Amino acid sequence: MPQIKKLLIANRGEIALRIHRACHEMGIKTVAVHSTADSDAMHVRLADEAICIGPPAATDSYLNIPNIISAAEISGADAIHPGYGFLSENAKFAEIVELHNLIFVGPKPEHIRTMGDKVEAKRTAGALGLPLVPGSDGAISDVGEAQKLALDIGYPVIIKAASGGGGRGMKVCTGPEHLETLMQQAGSEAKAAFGDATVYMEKYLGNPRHIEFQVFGDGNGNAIHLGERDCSLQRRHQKVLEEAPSPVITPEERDRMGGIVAKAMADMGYRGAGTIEFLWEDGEFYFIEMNTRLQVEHPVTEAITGLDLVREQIRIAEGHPLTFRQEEIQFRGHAIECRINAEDWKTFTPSPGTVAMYHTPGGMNVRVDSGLYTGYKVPPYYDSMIAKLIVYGTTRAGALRRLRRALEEYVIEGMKTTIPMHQALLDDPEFQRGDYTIKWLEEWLARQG
Ligand code: MV4
Repeated sequence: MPQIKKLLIANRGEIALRIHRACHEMGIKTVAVHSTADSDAMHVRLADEAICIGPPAATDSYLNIPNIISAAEISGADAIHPGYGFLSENAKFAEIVELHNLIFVGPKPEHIRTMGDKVEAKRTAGALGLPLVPGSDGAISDVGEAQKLALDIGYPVIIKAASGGGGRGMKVCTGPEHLETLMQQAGSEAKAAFGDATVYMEKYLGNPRHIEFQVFGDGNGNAIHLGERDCSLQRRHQKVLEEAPSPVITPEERDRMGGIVAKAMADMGYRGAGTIEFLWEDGEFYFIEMNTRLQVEHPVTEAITGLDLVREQIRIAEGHPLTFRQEEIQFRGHAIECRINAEDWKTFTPSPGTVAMYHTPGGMNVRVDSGLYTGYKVPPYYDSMIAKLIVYGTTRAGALRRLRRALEEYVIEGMKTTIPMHQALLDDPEFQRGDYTIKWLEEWLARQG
C-alpha cells in the first residue's frame, strides 16, 4: 500500500491549514502553493515548504494546473489534496494528477465528471435508488415536449442548467405562457456562463430546506454515511450558517435516509468524501446534486461524530479500508458553524483590510478555523470568508448559548466582518426554534434594515 510522505495542498486560507494539520498529525510533510498575493499567508508559514505558483488572479495561480503539477514534481510530493473550490471538482485535474503518478486525495475522476453534469448526476442518483425531484428524464430541448412535461408535473416548474451549480442559470416558471422564453433565457445564460446550453426541468419546490448527507466510500464497494447537515441558511446561494444534526430530522429518518445514501455510494464504488444534497419538504427528501469534495461545513460533522474527515480522506487515498463501520458511528450532541466574512453585513460589500487586533474565542467545545493573525492583510482577490467558528454542545440550546459566548469573545479589528450579523441572528426567535427554510435568511436580512 502506498504511504503518503509529502502532500501538496492545492489551496489557500483556512482549508489549507485544516489539511496541513491533519497531515502533520499523520507524520506527513506538507507543501504549500501560493500566489504572489499570499506570500505572507498563514498556510505558507505553517507548511514545511512553499512554492509560488503565479500572480494574484486565481486563474493564473490556484487554478494553474501546469504550475501546480510542476510544484509537486519539484518538491517531490507524492500526493495532492485540492481542498474545496478551485480545482477540487475538476475531473481533468484529477486525471492529470494521476497521470503524473501522484495520489489524488479525492474521488475517481469519472465520478467527479458524472456528478459535475447535473443531468448525469440525477440519472445516476435515480438508478441508484435515491429519491428525485419529479422532472424531465434528462435534458430538454424541444419546447413542445417541455410544455407537455410541465403540465404533467404541474406548475410552477424550474429550468436548470446541466453544467450549473450554485444556483446560476435557474429560472422559475409559473405558467405555460412563460415557458418558451424562460427555456431560451436559461439556455443562453447557461451557454454564456458554462459553455453548455443544456437545460433540464424539475417541479419547483416552494419552501424546502437544504439538507445534505456526508458520505465516505473506499472505492471498493464499501461506504458509510456520517449523518446530515442543515444548510438552509443561505444568501445568494452562499451558505452563512450550518448545523448538524438538522433540527427537523429524527434519528429514525437519519438512519433510513443515510442507509439509502450509503448503499448508493457503495453500489457506485465511490471513493473518498462526498456530499449528497437534498431538498427536504413536507417530510420528503429530493436529491438535487452531489458534491465530490470535502466541504466548508465538514467540521460540524466532525464535532458530532468525533471523526477527523481529512485524516479519513488521506487514509482512503492511500488505499486503506474505511476506519469505521456504520454501526460504530454515533451521533452525539449538536454543532453549529458560522462563516465569518470580511464584509459589511448590511450591504454585503467586501471589506478587505489589515487585521489590526485579533483575539480568538476559546474554551470548551469551541473551534476556530482561520488563517488570520494580527498584522495579516486580507487580499481582495479571493473569497471573503476569513474564518469559521464552530461550537459544540450537548443540545442545540446549549450550542446556541456557547455560540453567543464565543461570538462575544471574538475580536477582529481592521475590517468589517459578519460577526454582528451572526449575533443578531442568534437573537431571532424563529432561528432559535430551528424554524427556517432556504428562503428565511434573505427575508430576515431584508427586515434588518
Ligand atoms: C431547487 C429549488 C426549488 N425547487 N430545485 C439552488 C442551487 C442549486 N443547488 C439548487 N437550488 C434550488 N433548487 C427545485 N426543484 C430551490 C433552489 C434554491 C436553493 C436551494 C438550496 C439552498 C438555497 C436555495 C436558494 C434558492 C433556491
